[in-house]
Amino acid sequence: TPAARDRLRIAIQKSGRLAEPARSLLASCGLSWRESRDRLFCYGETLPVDLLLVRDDDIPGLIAEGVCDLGIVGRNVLVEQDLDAQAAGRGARLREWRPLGFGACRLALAVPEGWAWHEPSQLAGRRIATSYPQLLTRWLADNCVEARVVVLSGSVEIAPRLGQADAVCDLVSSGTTLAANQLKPVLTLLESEAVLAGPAADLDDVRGELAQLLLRRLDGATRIRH
Ligand code: PRT
Ligand code: ZN
Repeated sequence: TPAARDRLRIAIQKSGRLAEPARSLLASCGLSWRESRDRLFCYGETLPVDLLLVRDDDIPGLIAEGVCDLGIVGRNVLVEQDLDAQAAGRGARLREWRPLGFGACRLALAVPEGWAWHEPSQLAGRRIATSYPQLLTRWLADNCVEARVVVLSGSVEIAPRLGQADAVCDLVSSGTTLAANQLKPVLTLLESEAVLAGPAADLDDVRGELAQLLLRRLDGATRIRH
């Protein structure tokens, strides 16, 4: 178990879609920071709440290992990594503490525009490109479809045009990227947004009290914005 600490540490995305909104949400909760020279660590000034600026994919692991207490990350990343941990026999270590109301998108299955889409069984024997193999594999199993999952870390939408896959399973917000690649969304596997992620159990010591204070302020701040 990690050593008791008297400061709360929150992991947020260093750069990317969730970086700025995550920071402004925390600032609207009355937090402010003094930035370190390397801009990876921000020392909390108004409250003992520090930020660690990292890649979004690292956030669930940092919380699970106890390096950080909380994190702001897309539900898509949290659920995918949680399924991955379960598949590796590590159990559910994290949970979603709060939905945060920004970074909305959905994990969708998309097929070539020319396909007449009726039902999941049409995917039998097909190759589906995705960066979310766990979520896709679970959906395929739930729907009794045997398809091949092609794992790509980026540029998933171009895979059908390159002949690497027949369909894709990727994040969609406006749908412009799918359309530009002559693909159409046919099913939603997961509705996503940015969430406050934390350990499955409550935090103890002074960090638990800081987390409760933060949650009260977050609930106030998100209520105002809705
Ligand atoms: O560097 P780092 O690893 O931290 O960042 P990243 O590149 O992995 O993540 P980033 O910043 O792209 O996304 C962070 C999170 O934002 C995601 O995990 C989602 O929770 C959320 N989000 C919201 C999105 C989108 N909307 C989105 N549109 N993530 C990705 N996209 C992609 C989409 O897949 C498509 O390729 O953006 C492209 C444009 O989307 P359309 O549908 O508007 O054309
Ligand atoms: Zn990432």
